[in-house]
Amino acid sequence: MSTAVVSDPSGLVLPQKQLNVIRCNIYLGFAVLAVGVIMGLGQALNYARVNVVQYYPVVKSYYQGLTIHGVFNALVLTTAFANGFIALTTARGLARKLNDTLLQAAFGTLLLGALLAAYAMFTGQASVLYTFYPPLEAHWTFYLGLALVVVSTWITSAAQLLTLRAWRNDHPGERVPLLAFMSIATYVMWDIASAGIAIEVVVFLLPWSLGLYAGVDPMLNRTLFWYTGHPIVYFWLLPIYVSWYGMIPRQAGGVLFSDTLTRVAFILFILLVPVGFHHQFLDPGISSGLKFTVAGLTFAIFFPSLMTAFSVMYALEIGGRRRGGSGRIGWFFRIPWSDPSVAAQVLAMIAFLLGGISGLMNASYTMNMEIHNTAFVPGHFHLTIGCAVALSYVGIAYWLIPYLERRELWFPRLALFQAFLYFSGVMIFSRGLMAGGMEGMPRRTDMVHAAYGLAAWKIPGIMTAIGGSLMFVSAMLFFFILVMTMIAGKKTAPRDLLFTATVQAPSTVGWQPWLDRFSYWVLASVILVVAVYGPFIMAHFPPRLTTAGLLYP
Ligand code: HAS
Ligand code: CU
Repeated sequence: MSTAVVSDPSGLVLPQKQLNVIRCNIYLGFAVLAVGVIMGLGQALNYARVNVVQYYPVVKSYYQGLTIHGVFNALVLTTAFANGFIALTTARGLARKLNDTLLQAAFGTLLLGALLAAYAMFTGQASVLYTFYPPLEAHWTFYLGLALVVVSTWITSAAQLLTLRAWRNDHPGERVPLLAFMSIATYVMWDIASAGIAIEVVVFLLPWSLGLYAGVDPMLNRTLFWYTGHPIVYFWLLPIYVSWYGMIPRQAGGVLFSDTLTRVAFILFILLVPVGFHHQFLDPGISSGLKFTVAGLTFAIFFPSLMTAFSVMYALEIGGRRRGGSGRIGWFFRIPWSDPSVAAQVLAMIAFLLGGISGLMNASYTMNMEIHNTAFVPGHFHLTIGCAVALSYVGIAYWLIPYLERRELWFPRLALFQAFLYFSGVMIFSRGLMAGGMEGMPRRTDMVHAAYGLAAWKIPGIMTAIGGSLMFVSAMLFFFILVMTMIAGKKTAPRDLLFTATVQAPSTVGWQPWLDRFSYWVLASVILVVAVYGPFIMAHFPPRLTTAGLLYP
């Protein structure tokens, strides 16, 4: 016997109005991604000292292109995808639609925010990269735009929580269905984590860019940024975990081993928010005791991902064995590799094994001194956000777009090829960046115009360019397949999502029902945040708003 991870498991079709707003989010995300990857090609070739950015319309510098790349891909795409996809999984998990007006407001806010930020970036008034470290200064529309992007996630979160409350009223004593639990936990974590960036932008950078303050406090702002800047990577990752736990076991013919272990993994992400200082190991003005503590917490946040690796791998193994795989590794080859949705996501998981290991290397203090600000770091994050997350978006899109459009996927074999091509590209690309980074090849540097360079950067630079070009071609193929699916895919009837089952139903007695009380985990998380950040913030109070801005065209 097994138990579905949703309320009302039999063939539910969500109202069209709800699906439409979800669809708007997903398409907005992929539209900005298309622009972002065009910029990405310029960055990859830059490492081989090939200048294609000069031929780009509008974009005048490497740094302007890099800002558009980072903001569109890492901030706007991820938010749009999460707002759309997680609204869908929450609604399906609870078998109850979310408030349409709130979802529409969230989409409108996100769209407006993206347009404002795009205006500043494309007019060359915000070449401050996606981390926008002050005293680099951007036009106020950039900061307002990013603030609205964050507000859109809060509105989505409010819509989730209202629906959860209504569901609980109708289902007293029942456990929150796992698909909804994971989806809501993702946004609860983010609600706590996003406070740093919100304060940085609304209290400091926006008024400063409007001329209300004479200067900024770079140290304080960098810290507020990284308070959010680490957990934001889990805001990108957890929607993917929702798919890996909540859908992939079923798609692969398997079943999820433990409901409880899954909930505990998501709760650990809520608890361990304050680890952002591991991006500031080399910043002055932060005590080594604090850095040491945060290194320890960073190793702790490794565990929920290790738990995920175990659970998801086991689910895949069950699927592979049910499909006739035997022996230690025979099951692996019996996973439905011909299904592009599954193949893309399993390839994404394999990339994440490497991305996770390189994350642990970054987190190790002495190793960080070796790789900080080198190309090793983008090598790491193109395995994580650039492959584990991005290739999972691709895999999800291969069922989500057909589901939303009520059509079949166009040319699945081409889609399969596309996924393998992307994976191969990232492997070459990240290998190049990491090898170069170990030799001191810098990140975020206009190599075409740099008056220096080492012989040891040459082959890594060429690998980066080749890998990046393969990723670009594959991404274009992806957009082509999506467009063809929308116009030429065979029509189908409305259908339900594919969702996983767990081996056992969640317990309704004993300690386990307490896992569903988000408020306790939020409280514990906030206490940890105050313990880690409180002394630092107190020491930096009042802020020293004295550093003048730097404008880069
Ligand atoms: Fe990171 C820098 C540490 C995860 C993204 N990271 C970055 C930056 C980005 C980023 C964008 O400690 C650059 C920021 C900037 O611009 O400066 N990162 C970590 C650690 C983890 C980690 C410890 N990062 C991510 C994820 C990201 C991401 C996820 C995006 C989505 N990262 C760092 C550190 C830095 C950093 C330092 C600062 C570097 C510096 O100095 O600037 C961990 O969360 C990783 C845990 C992951 C695992 C892997 C689990 C594997 C799974 C797949 C299982 C496979 C299966 C397949 C089932 C433990 C779940 C079966 C297949 C078979 C083969 C059988
Ligand atoms: Cu981090």
